[in-house]
Amino acid sequence: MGYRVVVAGATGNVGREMLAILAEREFPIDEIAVLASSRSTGDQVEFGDTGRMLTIKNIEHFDWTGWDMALFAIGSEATKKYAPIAAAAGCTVIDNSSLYRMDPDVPLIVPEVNPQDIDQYRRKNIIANPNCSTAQMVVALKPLHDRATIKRVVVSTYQSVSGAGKAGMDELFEQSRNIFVGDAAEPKKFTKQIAFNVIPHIDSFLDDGFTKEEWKMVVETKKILDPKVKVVATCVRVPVFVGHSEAISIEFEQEISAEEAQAILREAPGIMLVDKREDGGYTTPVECVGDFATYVSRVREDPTVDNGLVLWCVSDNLRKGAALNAVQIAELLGRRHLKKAA
Ligand code: 11C
Repeated sequence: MGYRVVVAGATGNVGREMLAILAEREFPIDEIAVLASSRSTGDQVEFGDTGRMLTIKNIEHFDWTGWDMALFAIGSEATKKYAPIAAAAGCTVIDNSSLYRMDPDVPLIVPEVNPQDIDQYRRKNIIANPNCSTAQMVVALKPLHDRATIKRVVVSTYQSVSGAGKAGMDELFEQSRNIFVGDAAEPKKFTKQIAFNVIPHIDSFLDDGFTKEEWKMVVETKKILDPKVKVVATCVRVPVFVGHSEAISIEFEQEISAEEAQAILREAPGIMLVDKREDGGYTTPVECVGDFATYVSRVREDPTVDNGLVLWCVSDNLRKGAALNAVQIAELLGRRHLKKAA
């Protein structure tokens, strides 16, 4: 016996990946419903690569009764409207927006890091999925924290345009083409030209000069990994379609060598260590697209601090950063609580 599963926001970048990953991982499904706004009602989406076509229903009129879980990828505003309705009807919401992440009554889960926290889900019947740049970072930090206790993290991100949705991807494509043929490349989605450029600004500015994306990396890491870990982030948009990269400097309480860190990371769940210390012996975003793993490369000791390491971390932001993590949460929920499927 399988689950009755809803994917809300099934026409977007993340919703489509959710369907693909549910199919790829053969998630036990008895029935699936795909929802979107009235604009897409009646459209068809494929259930991964299975050839099975699903018809989009209007989220506004959907009856959530009897559905086990709903994977939400509809943004904070729509989530605010529909998540409480679904949750109250008994359908557990796994939400990809930032709306509930810092709610003390909602667990924020990365299954490789804090699976036990999912047990609090009944408080609101909602589980939050972290921001993409946080998810991949905490997967890499967790096994090292367990061994040598992290004190402080300094991270610079190189985030792909797919983090800004389809409009971000279209803008990079169109600007690149326009510049190539000598046409104007006016920014629309982004604040400055993104093609052949980098932009040190993701999400809105806060009073202290950090951006909300940088703030999310701080508070979400504390909630998922350890409230004592200090994080400072600089988040940068780069002209890459899919795959977020991060340069991470870590200061530990205890001594840990690069060699030991490599050995730990090689065995850690969700991580693929590619660290050959030679030309091309590391992973770049184009190589991680479509993969489940969080790749770690270039692990080295930081000679400027006591007990410091520096590493490079790359992952598919639409997968581990969003849809894959949501499906892993669904699997965890099934295993620990719903226990319906064989
Ligand atoms: C980006 N990280 O790359 C963002 C996208 O809070 O879920 C995801 C925003 C979020 O633009």
